[in-house]
Amino acid sequence: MTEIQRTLVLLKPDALQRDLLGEIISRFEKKGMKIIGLKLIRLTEELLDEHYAHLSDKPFFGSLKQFMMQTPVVGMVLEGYNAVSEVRKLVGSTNPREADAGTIRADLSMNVPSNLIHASDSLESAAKELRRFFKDHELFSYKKITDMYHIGEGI
Ligand code: IDP
Ligand code: MG
Repeated sequence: MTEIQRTLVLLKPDALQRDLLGEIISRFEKKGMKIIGLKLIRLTEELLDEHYAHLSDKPFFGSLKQFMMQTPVVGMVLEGYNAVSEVRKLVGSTNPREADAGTIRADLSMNVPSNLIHASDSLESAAKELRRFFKDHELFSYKKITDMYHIGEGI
């Protein structure tokens, strides 16, 4: 099924430190995803306990949280056709050395946890994660002249 969706992306501290924010945002822009939310976020242990709850029993949980708190992260909400799966496709597999060439993680990173990006993995988690990191008034609906190419007329 094709539908307009929203998804949550975090650009991790390694993206900020390595001056890759522009390059990564540019890839999403070029794909035709619409940026409807964008800000710096200082993550806290409390937020990370919630965000990475599925990893709480992993030996690397503590160091993952420390890594995510090294610098602020860039939080983005992207909108477009099947945004959740399309963004995950651009991002690539968790382990950058197993990710397909052409994906952001394969092209620009080598290791975990420093694989540059978080992206919601399902429509359900996207909805939860959007609420976790963004308030309603921080999300914007607007027309772009490229809408006619990326999402068809009248949408
Ligand atoms: P995802 O980011 O591709 O959705 P998850 O399994 O949800 O992958 O893991 C969240 C994040 O935890 C990864 O992006 C990576 O930064 C980190 N991570 C995952 N597996 C490992 C590991 O084996 N060692 C260290 N960090 C890991
Ligand atoms: Mg995940």
